[in-house]
Parts: sequence; structure tokens; C-alpha cells
Amino acid sequence: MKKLPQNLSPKHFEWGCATSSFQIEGGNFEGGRVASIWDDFCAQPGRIKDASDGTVACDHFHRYADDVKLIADLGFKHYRFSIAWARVVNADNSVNMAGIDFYSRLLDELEKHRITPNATLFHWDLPSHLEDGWLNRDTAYRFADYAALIAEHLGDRLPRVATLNEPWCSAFLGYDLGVFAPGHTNRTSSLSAAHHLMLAHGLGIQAWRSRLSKTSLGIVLNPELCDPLTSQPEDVQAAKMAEYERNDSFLNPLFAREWPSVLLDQMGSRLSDRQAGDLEITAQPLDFIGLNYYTRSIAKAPSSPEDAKRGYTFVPPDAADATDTTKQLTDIGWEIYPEGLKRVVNNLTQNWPLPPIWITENGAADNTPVVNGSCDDDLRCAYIEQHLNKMSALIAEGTDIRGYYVWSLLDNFEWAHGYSQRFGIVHVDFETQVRIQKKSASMIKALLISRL
Ligand code: GCO
Repeated sequence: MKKLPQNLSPKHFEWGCATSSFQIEGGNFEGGRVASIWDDFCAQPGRIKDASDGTVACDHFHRYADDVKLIADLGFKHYRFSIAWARVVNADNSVNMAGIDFYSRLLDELEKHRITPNATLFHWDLPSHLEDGWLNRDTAYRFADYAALIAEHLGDRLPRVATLNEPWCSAFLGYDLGVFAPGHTNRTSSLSAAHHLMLAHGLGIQAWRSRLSKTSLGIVLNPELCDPLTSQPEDVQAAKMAEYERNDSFLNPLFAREWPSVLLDQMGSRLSDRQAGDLEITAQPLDFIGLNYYTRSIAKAPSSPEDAKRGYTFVPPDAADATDTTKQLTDIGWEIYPEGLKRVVNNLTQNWPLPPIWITENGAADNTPVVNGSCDDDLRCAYIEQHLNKMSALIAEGTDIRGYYVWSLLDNFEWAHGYSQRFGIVHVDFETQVRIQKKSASMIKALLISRL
């Protein structure tokens, strides 16, 4: 891509890059930070593909000033990051000022370079001492305390704040599939967790708004676009169930003051988690919604008793249509499907009263190595360009999308994949911590700088 479409010009469109605390910070046992469920999960043998953890990650905790310089050098005026709850709140619920000080210094650097912060309060690194994590209703109230504390200490410097990042992952990958922390495998638990996450979101918004009225507040979701493997009614129904779980579980309580009814019969005895008045809390008015988009999925009728509880079985993209030789996958095995961005956004805007949209994450795993000092990540360049074109088309058709954040600034700790999957537009050598801008970084820089 040589030039940005007019409607994506940084003059009137917000361009940024994104990261999250656990994936880049390191310094996990410094500055009084308490353990998070991801520290515990990484310590369990077999959980992380390369047996790695987040103890050092990108060492951003020490290198944040250089990293902010890098963001500025790339031409971004906006930066999305998350605050680690475990760094700023002590186990007795009191504030850890050393942790607040870290984020305050990060904000100083961003201000120095005129980069606007876009903060997320919870990107999965839940403090371990919160008993039973998201299964405990009390965690939602602790989240509200934490939101209030950030509002009080940092809030006047944060113009845009999201409560949660991708609650589906916390709830369903963490409590049903068990591939994310805390690693539970219980369908009913995941539905409780989802409810408590939404309650936390609503209570967090209330806590923040009662202290600061000017902040733009929202939530970040990763809505699903799921196509059936065949046109057989069982497969069509399975795809619907997957979308229902991933989207309606969160959109219903956010925008319709409704329980996700299709899932209620899967709740069994945990129905008691839901209390009168909860839906008033979850449906707080929002100033924005962040949508993360990477790929679509394919589903078929459930093929195991475990999947029968969920109502679908996912089919890996290479198996879903092995005869389609044009189908391209990223290095993590996800289908490159830019049309899905249009389909999923249209689907949401047609069915829900959404506030203005920010694409808060989009990007690709492209593990191209550095050769002679450069990294030609052509797959990522093409991926980003294709998705920008779709986003531009959506805006041209009247969709209210106001910003785009590429995932990610840096190669980083890719959760259960450890450091084996690289999503950065900047390469990180995890032995030396040397950062090298990839071809995709140069591409974005050229697009942004030429338009400033
Ligand atoms: C997300 C995740 C990121 C992942 C990225 C690639 O919000 O989906 O926040 O942490 O690294 O999605 O899997």
C-alpha cells in the first residue's frame, strides 16, 4: 500500500498500535507487583508451548521510555496498552504507589511525544489472590474498586478507557477450554465467569463515571464470525451456537438488558449467579466499543460429548477446505479472511445499538526471521493492507469506525504459544531485547508520515 485511502487519513482518523501488560512488561516480581493468574498458569508444566513465561517478556517495564520513542518514530499518535491490576493493587486491596508510578512515568513519556493513551483496565492478568477468580461474584466488586483507584490516581490523564479486553477469552478459554489461565475445564463455570466479567464491566463503568465524567468509556470485544462447514441444518445450527456464545453472551447484557437465553439452560445450578438488578448494571451507556478482528472460524455439528455441551465443534481452517489452494493462513494457523471484518461489523451494527467503533486490534502472526538486519514480513504487510481496504470500504458505506490499532507494536508473549508466534511490526530478539523495525513498520510509517 503506497497511500492511505482518504477516509483513513490520520488527520481525521485515529491511528495507533496496541500491546498488553502481561505480554510485554516483564518485571513481574518488581515494584511490589503481586502474582497474577498468568504467572501461576505459566508455572504449571505443559501449559505454555515453549515452557516460557512473562517474567521478562519485552522488558518494557525497564525500557518503556525507548519503546515510547519507537512508537513516536513510527508515526503513531495513539497507543493502546493495558494496566496490570496486580501491579497497582496490593493483596489487602490498598494501592501500590510504586505500580501507579510506573504508569505515571509511561504517561509522562507519551505526553512528551504527544501520543494519546488508550488504556485497558483488564487484559487477562487477574491478581491470583482473588479467591476463585471470575467464579466469585466478589471479584466484580474488587474490579470496581480497582477501576475507582485508577480513576483517582491516573484518570485525569486517560482520555479513553476500556474496562475489559475480550471477556470471551477470559471466560471461555480460561474456564471451559482451559487453554488460558486459570486453566479450568467446566462449561458451567465459564458461563458464571462470563456473567461476573460483565458485572465487573458495569460496576467499573459506574465507579469511574461517578468520579470522572469526561472520560470516554467502553469495552473491547472479539466478536465471532462463524461459518458452517456445510449447509446441513446441524452445521448451520452449530455455527449459530458458536456466534451466540461469543457475541450474544456479551452483547445481550451490554445492549439489550437481557440474559443470553440460549446459554441459560447450560448454566444448571449456577443460574443463581444472576441476581435481580444485574442487567441494569451491565447495560451502562458506553461511549465506544472496541472490536478486535483477526479471522473467522468454521463450525460443524458437535462431534464429542464435551462439544455437545457447547453445541458446536470448531474445524481448523486447513481441514475445513483442504481443496481450496488459494486459502492463506498466518503462521499461527488462522485463515486470512479480510472480508470477515466487513461481515462481522455489518452483522453487529445491523443487530445492536452500538456506540462508535474503534478497531482496537488487527494483525497477523508472521514469524519471518531477521536476515542481515532486516525482516521482510510480507505476509503481515499484505494482511494489514487488505484489512485497511475493508475498513475503508465500511467507513465509505457509513459505518462509524473512528480508529485502528495494529496488533502489535512488539513481538511479545503470545499466551499459550509463548514466544513462538510473532505478532509485532517490530521484531524483538528475546535474548538481547534488541528491537528491529520490520517491513510492516516501515510501510505503516510511510503511510502515516506522508499524511501528517
Ligand atoms: C487479544 C489478545 C492479544 C493477542 C492477539 C493475538 O486481545 O486478542 O489481546 O493479547 O496477543 O489477539 O492472539
